[in-house]
Amino acid sequence: AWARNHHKAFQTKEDFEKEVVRHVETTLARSMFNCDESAAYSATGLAFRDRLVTRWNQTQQRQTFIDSKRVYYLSLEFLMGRALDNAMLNANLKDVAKAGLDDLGFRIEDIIEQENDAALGNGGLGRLAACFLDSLATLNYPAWGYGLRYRYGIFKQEIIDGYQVEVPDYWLDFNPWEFPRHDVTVDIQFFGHVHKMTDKNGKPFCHWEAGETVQAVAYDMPIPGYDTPSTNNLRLWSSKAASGEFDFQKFNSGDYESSVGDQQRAETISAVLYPNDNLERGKELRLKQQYFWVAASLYDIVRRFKKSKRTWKEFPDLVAIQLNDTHPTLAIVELQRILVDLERLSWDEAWDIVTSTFGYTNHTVLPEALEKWPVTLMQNLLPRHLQIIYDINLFFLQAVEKRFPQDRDLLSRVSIIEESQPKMVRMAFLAVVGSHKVNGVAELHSDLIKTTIFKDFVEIYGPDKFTNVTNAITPRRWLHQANPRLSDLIASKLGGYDFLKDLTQLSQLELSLNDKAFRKEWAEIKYANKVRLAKYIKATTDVSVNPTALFDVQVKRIHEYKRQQLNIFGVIHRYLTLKAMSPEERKKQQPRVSIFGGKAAPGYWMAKHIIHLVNNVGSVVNKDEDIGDLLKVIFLEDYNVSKAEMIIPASDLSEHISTAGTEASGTSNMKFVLNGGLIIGTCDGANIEITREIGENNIFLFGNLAEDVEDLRHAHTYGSHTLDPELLAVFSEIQKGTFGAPHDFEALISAVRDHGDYYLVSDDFHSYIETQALVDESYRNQEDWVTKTITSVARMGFFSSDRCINEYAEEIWNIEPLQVGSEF
Ligand code: 26Q
Repeated sequence: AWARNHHKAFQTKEDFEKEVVRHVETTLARSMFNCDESAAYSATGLAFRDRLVTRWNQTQQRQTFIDSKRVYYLSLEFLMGRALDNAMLNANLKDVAKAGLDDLGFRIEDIIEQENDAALGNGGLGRLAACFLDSLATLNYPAWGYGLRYRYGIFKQEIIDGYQVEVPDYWLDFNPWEFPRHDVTVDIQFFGHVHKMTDKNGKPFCHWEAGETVQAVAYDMPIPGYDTPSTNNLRLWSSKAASGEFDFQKFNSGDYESSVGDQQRAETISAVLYPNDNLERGKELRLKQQYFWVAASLYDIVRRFKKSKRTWKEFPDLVAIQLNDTHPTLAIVELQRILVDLERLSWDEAWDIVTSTFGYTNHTVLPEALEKWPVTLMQNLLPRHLQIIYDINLFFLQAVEKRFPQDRDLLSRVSIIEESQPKMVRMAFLAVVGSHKVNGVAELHSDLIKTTIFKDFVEIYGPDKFTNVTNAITPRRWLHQANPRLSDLIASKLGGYDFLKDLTQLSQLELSLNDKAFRKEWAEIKYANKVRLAKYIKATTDVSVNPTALFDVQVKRIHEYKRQQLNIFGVIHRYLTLKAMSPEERKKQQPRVSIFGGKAAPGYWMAKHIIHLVNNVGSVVNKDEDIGDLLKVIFLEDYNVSKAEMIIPASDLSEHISTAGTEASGTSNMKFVLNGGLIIGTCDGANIEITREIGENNIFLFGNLAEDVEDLRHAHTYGSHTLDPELLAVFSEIQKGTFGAPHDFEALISAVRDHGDYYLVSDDFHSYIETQALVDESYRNQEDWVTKTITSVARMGFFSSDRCINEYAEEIWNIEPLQVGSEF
């Protein structure tokens, strides 16, 4: 009854207002007379959080009572963005809140804007985890996310004089969405020694006497599903000093400073998200983060399992653990350690349980992104784990040798230990050996891993261990929330919002292709979204852009393989072409706004040079009176999830132009198409499957294919390498100083000209320019363009993360949905 009353309290705007007022006056201890937008946000968040909590508890109780199999998604990154808008929409109460806030004198958009993004991730991998949590809850799967509660999320980016400057993202000062669980703690050990012991039955076992203990404290975030009471849990661990005797001794003996030092050292573990995307850096603190999080999560999972009173053999019947990249690979070793050292199972029994429990998702084939840790570092930090890794490797290599006798080369190729100087632990190999399924994230990528990095493992295990689950996105955030008018228009055609839970229903939109009123409204929505972005551009960069121009957008992490340099070289080429034209000729050209956004890893110099060049090109082009509206170049500062929600719906064309074979999937490509934008892209990652779904007439593909990349690179290095003449013209313009001191951009040029053009910028340049000309031509025919965008949206059903999660559930996790009672 209590739950019911509580729920009812949120059906009307009057009751909602009462709750807001109550929270302002009691929870926040403020008066409604000086309730500013920040307080209104806090109170609104708390009101929605209250109604989430009931469903959250019910969901958890039901899962525990039924003893259903749960999936645990281990990810060092959850790029959640804002929670309030999502909570309102998933509960179908945004209209109620809007009316209520209006009564109280606030605009709902302003209130939503108050929230800090939860930016606990770098890019694609972290946002994928967030989309998966949304689908898991919406589809009623019993699922938990486990991650780290970073005090600082991904840095905020400022652009000063054209350069990126990093500012810390302290996001936690008021966060109504998290619940500290000071009673849910785990002591995590590091360093120390391993002792061989014998138990009372005379059996030998290992005892790890650790040298440092840090405490993990759980913080929980409710994850609401869309149009369902199911509310899952995201558990993030925060580190603090363990309250051991050691500290007290120091404290009492007057060593106050060093006791505070211990405190700070402990808190450092969860202090900051590493800002590298697709680059591995072997820092000890990163390894400490990984083990801290993995050990706390596994302790928690095992503790929950033990309450079920099942035998260990049944562990994989109740628990599936998915590893988001190799970052949590130590979980494999930790579970083996728990089972063998602490629970005293035999090695083989334990290993059976371990491998049946884990699945591993690979997100990259880039060699520089494959995680490796020095054996010496591992030995020092986690001595017992290193022993177990050596044993896992020994048994694995013995099995390989049995099947492939006398192939010493194979053994050294697949060994988990790389016999280099210094020796390294290859985390991806450990993840493959310790999991029952390995998946890539798009078809091309899943094929590539089978023929490159994991080729030998396909020989050893057979092909069935390797599978594909093509990435996808949640249509709730990336259509309904980001583009409400488009969602409403689609709903009006499809007879309601069911398509948000079954995205294949979008196909019915093709029936409306010739509906004039519908097409008009479709085009108007795009235009309105562009007007909004134009206003934002004016407010943040002081550049006026014409919303009727073609908006060409590339927003993603800055990386050489993603080839923002190709884009900006293309922009310079366009500029030079326009400059060379007569005024009459210019009048016939298609106006364009080239919009860039994205963060560079702080230590990634090449990426920072790209940002600098984009900004410098912008400051020259944007004030060139010959050019006017024909070309504007914009760099949007601090690209993040909430900005993506504004930018993506405003794009006519977006760029997904990675060197073929380098972008595992990409997921923003799907977001752009779902919002009625077209793509210019290479035959890479999910672009290929997007093309398969929407049809090749609706996408602008260009460039060399993945299968040709190796030969081209070889030719650059060993054959004759002639650069594209139009690209050379771009280079000479840069070198003339047109865009600032040429020295600043020499590295970008010489990467192409002198260092083998690893990313094939020159090889693809002509094809890129030609295809951009085709885009201009297509855009001129607005009717055809609108037809292409409607057709594309209609065919995007495949890219809902609900489809993706169902595939994981069936093929990897073997779990079933669990409907929470509809009594509330
Ligand atoms: C590793 C070791 C040490 C420090 C940092 C890292 C690290 C951190 C983040 C390595 C990689 C990442 C992120 C990778 C990533 O975002 N990959 C992207 O994953 C998406 C979801 O599958 C794909 O769509 C993209 O193609 C892929 O680049």
